[in-house]
Amino acid sequence: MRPTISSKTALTGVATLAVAALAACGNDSGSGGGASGGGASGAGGAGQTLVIKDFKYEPATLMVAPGAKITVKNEDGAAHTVTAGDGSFDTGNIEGKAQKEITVSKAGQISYKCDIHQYMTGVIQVSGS
Ligand SMILES: [Cu+2]
Repeated sequence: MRPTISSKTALTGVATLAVAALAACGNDSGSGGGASGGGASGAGGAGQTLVIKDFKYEPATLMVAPGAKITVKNEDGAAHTVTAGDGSFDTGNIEGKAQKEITVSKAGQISYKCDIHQYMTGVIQVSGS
């Protein structure tokens, strides 16, 4: 009848489930794609998209969770970059009509700019739960 013991047992159960889920994701051989996809979107939230259009970033301030993957779509004809002021990410050149992905890990506000057109600036706000 000790609450401490039962809560430890519950934690162990959760850890075991998490390991099993990771193992299932690792075996991504085509089957069970639907199940693992649902789990991934639940953990990471909906996919975030940063659009570059008319030499502007949209939205100018993007709110994401730590670890979020951000798809950067360049809808201009010219190449652009998304380069963090603190060096935490840099897409390099994204050619016109192309896209790249960046991942932000730490919480905080990261300002970025286009390395080619330095007047193009934006902010990614990374906030924890
Ligand atoms: Cu640019």
